[in-house]
Amino acid sequence: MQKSKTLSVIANKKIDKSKLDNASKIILELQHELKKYINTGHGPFLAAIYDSKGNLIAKAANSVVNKSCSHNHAEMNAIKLAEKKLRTYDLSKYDLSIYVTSEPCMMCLGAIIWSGIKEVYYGVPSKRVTKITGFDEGFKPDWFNEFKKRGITVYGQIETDAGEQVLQDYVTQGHIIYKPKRNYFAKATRAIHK
Ligand code: AZG
Ligand code: ZN
Repeated sequence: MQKSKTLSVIANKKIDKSKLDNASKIILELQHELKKYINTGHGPFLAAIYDSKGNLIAKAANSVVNKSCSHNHAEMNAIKLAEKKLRTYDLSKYDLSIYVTSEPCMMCLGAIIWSGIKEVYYGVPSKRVTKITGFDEGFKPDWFNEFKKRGITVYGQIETDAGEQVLQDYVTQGHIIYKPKRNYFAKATRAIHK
């Protein structure tokens, strides 16, 4: 793989060095652990939810292919586990943070908002995920600001080199890049030939 430029951390709030150091440690561990999940048939994304005291509440990998479910993204699975464990549909009272190996897709951004999670930390940005793997991450206009408006802190592009390497290995090893088949040009083509 041609080495791409190392990215710097971005955030929707002033960066707190101790939170960032903690997030770097957790995301590096997740990237390392993700390789084992990939070897057991999971997709190349892993998410973990922690409380403010550093207790792990839930951890889950993407299981779209091995569980045949299009919405089994790592974040969705982790949120579902946390809500089951804490027996609630509203996590806001628990002051939780989600750590993800890559930027959440458009579906998971919605799930994070509606779960009541307070902080989001992620590794590889969607643009790089799509460039490396071909996964469609959706469209997410101004989401840092939208999260800020809702009081949700976001830190992104944490330890991206390690994350990009895991995604590249997933592609090189020939794992599935799932995508619904779409006929993007059908309408336009019909219009042209009318
Ligand atoms: C994905 N992106 C993230 N962040 N997590 C998943 O589980 C995904 N699946 N496809 N794109
Ligand atoms: Zn997602």
